[in-house]
Amino acid sequence: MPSTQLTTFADATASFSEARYVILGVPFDRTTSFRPGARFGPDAIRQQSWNFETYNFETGLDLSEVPIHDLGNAEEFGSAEEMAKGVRELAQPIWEGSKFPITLGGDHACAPPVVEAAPRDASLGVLYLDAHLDFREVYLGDRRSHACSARRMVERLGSSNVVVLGVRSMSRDEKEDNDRIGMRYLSAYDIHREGIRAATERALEMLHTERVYITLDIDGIDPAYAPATGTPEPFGLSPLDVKTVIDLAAPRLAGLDIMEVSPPWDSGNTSALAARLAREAILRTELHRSGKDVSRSG
Ligand SMILES: [Mn+2]
Repeated sequence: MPSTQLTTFADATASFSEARYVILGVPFDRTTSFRPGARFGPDAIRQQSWNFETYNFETGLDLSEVPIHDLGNAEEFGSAEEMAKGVRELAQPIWEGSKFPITLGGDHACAPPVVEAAPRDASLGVLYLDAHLDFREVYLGDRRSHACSARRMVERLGSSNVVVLGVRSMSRDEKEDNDRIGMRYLSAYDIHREGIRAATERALEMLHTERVYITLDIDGIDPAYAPATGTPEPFGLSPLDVKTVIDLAAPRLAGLDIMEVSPPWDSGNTSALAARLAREAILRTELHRSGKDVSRSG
């Protein structure tokens, strides 16, 4: 059973059965490779979520009227393999209930089990926002390391169903493995050159799945905006870039996770950004669901 936490995510007042959106915290950062702290991410993001208005003028929606449930945090886990098993068990009922999972990490190792918990016939493609390619077969003896997360998703979904956005760091081995395996990526430089809108549209066209899942490693965003993360990497995306990705993906969006927010390095701005992006994902998905999304023709 998930344990209790300091507070729930703002406006998460619905029961699990009523909810269309379900928040799950995974306070696990045992595979962090540089500076630790992401285990404190879920509660910091929840706290910051109370900063925002329930009403959103852009969509005309009020989050207090959207059925959101907060499952709380997963228990503590020993190994990453154990964590993966536990997260699959927690995420499975969310997918089975046709609800929209919003998982708050934790290090990026916490993301693949959410995707693995989706039914095989879910027709799910992944937009993988990250500074790093995360394409190692194994890292420091652990196949479940956060440095292997894109590789694990490709194993589950196939190389054509994962597209990485904002990458600007990879090892030679990762580059060579991926040249062979063929996961597609648009680097931070490609996106800067092409513009986020065109790049996102191109990435969405690459995914031939009915539905799209976004996994956001907060380090995909530039450390100027999101300094509180385990492995900060210059030349990143802007917060508005990520909002644009969410807006454009919304008609197909099936779930989201936000990983690697590391509160010990935060003055509150990184977790506030994460909370706001989670709220944007709910608002945009809900707007599309309500049939009022006219932004695509604008
Ligand atoms: Mn990552």
